[in-house]
Amino acid sequence: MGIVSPGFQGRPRTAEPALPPGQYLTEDFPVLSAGPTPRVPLDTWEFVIATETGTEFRWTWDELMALPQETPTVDIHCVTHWSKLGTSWRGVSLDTLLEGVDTAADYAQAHSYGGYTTNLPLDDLRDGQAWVVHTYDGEPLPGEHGGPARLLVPHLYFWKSAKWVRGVRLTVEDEPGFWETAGYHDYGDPWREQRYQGD
Ligand SMILES: Nc1nc2c(c(=O)[nH]1)N[C@H]1C(S)=C(S)[C@@H](COP(=O)(O)O)O[C@H]1N2
Ligand SMILES: [Mo]
Repeated sequence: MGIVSPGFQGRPRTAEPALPPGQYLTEDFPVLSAGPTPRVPLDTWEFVIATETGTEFRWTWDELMALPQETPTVDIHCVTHWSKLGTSWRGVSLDTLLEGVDTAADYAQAHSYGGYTTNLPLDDLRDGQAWVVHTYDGEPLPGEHGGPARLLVPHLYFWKSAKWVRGVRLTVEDEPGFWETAGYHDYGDPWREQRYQGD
């Protein structure tokens, strides 16, 4: 009798997904919220990009929906070690929203209804890496997962994907957000396992 690892029985090794270090796979969709779920009526919802000079670009819900929509299918990685593969979303690319936004800023701080914040380099919002999504798996994004709309930045740990997103402030200096101020890594690359400051 040979040695058989139960997890790989009957499955070719090539079918095993590549997970970032320290992550395990989950099929369900855990909810992680630092506070209560804010209720945001669509008729007052807005998304605002504010530049370092104070210029603001605003979209109402209807205006967001009228923009070109994309349907990214991506893997997501939470710093609490779960990863979920092949999640499908629909929303507007940050490339679309940043079109025509004239800025010299190198950083962005996303902010949410309810007060959550998270920071990242502005370049990480560009080039098909980030979206404002309103649909998950073909259904309106549930409130507990950030509906009506959340940021989706799947190449960074999922805490960077601000739920109930309200806007992004473009800043010249890096300004740590909620978890970054609490000791989590400033950048948060799951493939380099940047969980905490100093990683
Ligand atoms: N506004 C807001 N966004 C947030 C959070 C939060 O507490 N508030 N938690 C973050 C964390 S730590 C994770 S892992 C994901 C969880 O998203 P989910 O609840 O849809 O799984 O949202 C991120 N975005
Ligand atoms: Mo998280």
